[in-house]
Amino acid sequence: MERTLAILKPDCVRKNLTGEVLARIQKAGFNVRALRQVQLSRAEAEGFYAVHHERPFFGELVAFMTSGPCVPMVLEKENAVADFRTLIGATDPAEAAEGTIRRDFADNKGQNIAHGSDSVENGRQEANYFFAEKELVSRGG
Ligand code: 3AN
Repeated sequence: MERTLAILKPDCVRKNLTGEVLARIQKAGFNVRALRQVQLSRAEAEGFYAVHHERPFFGELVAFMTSGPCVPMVLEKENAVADFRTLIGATDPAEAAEGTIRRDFADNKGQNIAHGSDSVENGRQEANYFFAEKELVSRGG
């Protein structure tokens, strides 16, 4: 089954939206295979976003992602990667479609509530960055 790595970012946790966003994710049919609340270290955030190292907003991104706890989770469903990105909407909440998570809850491009892997390959890799295979469980049913 296709897998994606979602992160409810520190702004989501700070706004007490973890439950509301998770409810949308579950209503959309994703199987939550793993989930935890963590405070990322600077090294962990830099490692996760290493592909963005040269981007002008890299420092800001790492500072934000370490500004408080976040909630990484491994989600599975058919077409998980694309469907999750549809559910959260465009990076910039002002450009995100109506009814998407970012449109409804995000403040700006940097503080945009949720991360979703951008390819099937990255979905696998990013899931492995946060969770060991043996930590994945299934809801059953
Ligand atoms: P997405 O997360 O929608 O795939 P990317 O890959 O363009 O978006 O951006 C990666 C991360 O960098 C996102 N988490 C986003 O919040 C952040 N980001 C993108 N553009 C900016 C910006 N102009 N200023 C601050 N952070 C940004």
